[in-house]
Amino acid sequence: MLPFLAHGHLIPFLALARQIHQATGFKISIASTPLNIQYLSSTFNSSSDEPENDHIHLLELPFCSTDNDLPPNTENSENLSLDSIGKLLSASLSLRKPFHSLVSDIAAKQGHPPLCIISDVFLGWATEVASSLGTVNVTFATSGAYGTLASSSLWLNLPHRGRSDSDEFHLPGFPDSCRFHINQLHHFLRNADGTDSWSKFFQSQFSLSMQSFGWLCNTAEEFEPAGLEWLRNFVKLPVWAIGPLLPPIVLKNDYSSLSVAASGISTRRAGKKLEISIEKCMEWLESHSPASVLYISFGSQNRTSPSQMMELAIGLEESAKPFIWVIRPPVGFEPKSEFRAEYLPEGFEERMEKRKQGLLVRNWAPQLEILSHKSTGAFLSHCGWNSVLESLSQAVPIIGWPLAAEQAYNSKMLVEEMGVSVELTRGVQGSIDSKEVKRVIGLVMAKKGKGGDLRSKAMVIKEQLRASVRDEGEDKGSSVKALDDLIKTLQSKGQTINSIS
Ligand SMILES: *[C@@H]1O[C@H](CO)[C@@H](O)[C@H](O)[C@H]1NC(C)=O
Ligand SMILES: *[C@@H]1O[C@H](CO)[C@@H](O)[C@H](O)[C@H]1NC(C)=O
Ligand SMILES: *[C@@H]1O[C@H](CO)[C@@H](O)[C@H](O)[C@H]1NC(C)=O
Ligand SMILES: CC(=O)N[C@H]1CO[C@H](CO)[C@@H](O)[C@@H]1O
Repeated sequence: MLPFLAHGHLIPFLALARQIHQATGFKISIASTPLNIQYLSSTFNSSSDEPENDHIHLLELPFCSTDNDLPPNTENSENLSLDSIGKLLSASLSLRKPFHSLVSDIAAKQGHPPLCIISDVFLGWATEVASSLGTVNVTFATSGAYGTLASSSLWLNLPHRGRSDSDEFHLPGFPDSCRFHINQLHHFLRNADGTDSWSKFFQSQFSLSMQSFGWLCNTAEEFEPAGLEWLRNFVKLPVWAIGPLLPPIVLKNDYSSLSVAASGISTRRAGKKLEISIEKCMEWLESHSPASVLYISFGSQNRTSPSQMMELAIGLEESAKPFIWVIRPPVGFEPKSEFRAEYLPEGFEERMEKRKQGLLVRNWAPQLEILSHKSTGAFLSHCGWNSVLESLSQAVPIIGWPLAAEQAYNSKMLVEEMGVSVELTRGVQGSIDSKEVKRVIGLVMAKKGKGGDLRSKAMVIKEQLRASVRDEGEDKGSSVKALDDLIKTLQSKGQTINSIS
């Protein structure tokens, strides 16, 4: 397996490796740069006898960030501004040679090539490496079907500026009635014309990925029926919906938030150090009534502007709703620097603590534990795909504030196709004032009306997600069947290749 160099991609790749190993006993290798390998291995629990630790091999690809015009020790999108992510994209092309030698070495040692190579949709060149080494090339899109289709089609159908008289336009691959708005595109995409480095990268990687044997998508048939149908028509390839790739414990019907908390799953999934104990979060949640708390996090990649942060804080305070807010310094300040009280209204943190209205968590929170707690009633999210799946698997409706990547398309789908979200604003430039914050929070957290409607739709989706991964004897969910089908297909394809060679 070859994931792209970002946490949002590494996490579902590792989850997929575990799932394939559990279903088949196959030996799986994940190749990445040294720091990303170190990160992946930190999510392994060395003290446990989980069998996958022995069967999932983490293999290093040599990589030097400074040779690629990146800061020292930067091998992942996490510490990069959007502007430098362009450099990371180009740098990922340098992995081709070491990846080729790594797979040839494996093939030489085993006497045959691996059964297949599963590579990230952003690393389309790996499909050529796979076919040159006589193995099957499979593409994995770690996002949902709708978001993946929107990203692919947007890059492959440039330019978007001046596409139509209004700011709304039709995007190939989507039905006519589904309009995209120019402000759903980040500025690289808005200004792209096919000659800039971003366009060149994505056009060639998506085109190569579209010449692979088939795609895997981190979604489920019953969850994204339309998105999957449109994606299949667009790529003209088989697409196996094998998601949601979430830790099994949060997909069980008999889970309880306390067993999730005891499993320490968030820290292991994300490989992050928490600055607040899980117990303290749980205790705080226990002291509030069911579905009353708003959880707020913008993911690891991006942040809001200083003025947006201020308006959000004022609106939250005025809403009088309890909340847990994962805070990081706003855009314009060092992401890893100390969070300063002046980013927020005067005395905000003390007032929130005293009234038991708000808990501010620095940098990183035990997200799965919080979302699975009964007191959590809504999630104000950047709509990164992993967060979307984590929230909906717990029937928690969403307030969308997409910031980058394919988040705006995810947010659009959650509002238009699923009815489980209300969008508050978009991007770092998006306008937002405290009155609107208060209004939207009130709307979504209400037991009746729109809030009740969102909650009951989220409940249906939770059941769909759980049904798709059910695996009890004959009773197999759609995603379990899709994975079985993929394996069977690969095995028969592998036999054909071996008998030809
Ligand atoms: C690691 O696994 C052991 C044994 O299964 C368990 O007791 C421990 O809590 C786990 N640690 C983490 C951080 O998950
Ligand atoms: C991000 O930066 C921190 C320190 O600033 C460092 O410890 C960490 O390894 C970096 N992460 C990646 C993925 O490069
Ligand atoms: C992927 O493999 C197929 C054979 O299954 C081959 O026809 C195709 O050219 C390969 N794709 C690339 C980009 O090499
Ligand atoms: C830290 C970080 O990645 N910030 C970026 C967030 O996104 C905006 C554009 O949407 C960029 O300008 C920031 O650099």
